[in-house]
Amino acid sequence: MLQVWGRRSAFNVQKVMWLVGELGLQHEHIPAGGSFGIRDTPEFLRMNPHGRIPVVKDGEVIVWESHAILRYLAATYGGHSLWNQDPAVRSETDRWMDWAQCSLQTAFIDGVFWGGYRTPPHLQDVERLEADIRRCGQLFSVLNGVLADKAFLTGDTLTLADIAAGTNLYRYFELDIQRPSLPNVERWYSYLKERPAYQEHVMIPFSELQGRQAF
Ligand SMILES: N[C@@H](CCC(=O)N[C@@H](CS)C(=O)NCC(=O)O)C(=O)O
Repeated sequence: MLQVWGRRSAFNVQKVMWLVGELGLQHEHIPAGGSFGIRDTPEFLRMNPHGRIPVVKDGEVIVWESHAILRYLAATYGGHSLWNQDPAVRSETDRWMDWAQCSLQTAFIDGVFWGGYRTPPHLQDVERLEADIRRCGQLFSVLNGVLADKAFLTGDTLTLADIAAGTNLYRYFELDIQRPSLPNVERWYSYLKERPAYQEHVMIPFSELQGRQAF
């Protein structure tokens, strides 16, 4: 059976669990990271030499890096509507996935979420945090434009692009921060919130992470 390592409050684990839910995959979830530890054990490091979560094991196949896992699971378990087999169509999903990880997640999770929520107030770099909040506003405004004539990022149906980028939305809209007007992003978010797998795996209260820099 598919095994998934990683604590449920971890952003990169949530993407994978959301997809596992969308695909209805039987799996064993093994809490790891944070207060669960395990990441520095020799057994875990043999699976992922970087000692990070998520990691999945599927028979003899071990995959780490959340987006590599998304692609592996979609390709293996019939998620062709989520990650199209046509190279040109697939490349649109890939573009948004790469952008979500390199730009959006960097500004929001590494910048705003870590720099603000996960850093105790007396240690925060306020100028930098404000710049990251502004940067997120710019990036979400681009998404707002893209979503003007679409229900999901690449069209009428959910793809891995929505999973990679949409995992940010719950935290982005829960945090008490300045946001520009984003009606199309909010409509997209309302569609994601209707999905049981999003509710179960992404809409997870995160107060245990406040001011916590240890992991
Ligand atoms: N680029 C990697 C990042 C992996 C990563 O940094 N994971 C975090 C959780 S989101 C982690 O392992 N944190 C340590 C911990 O939770 O103990 C991915 O996308 O999988």
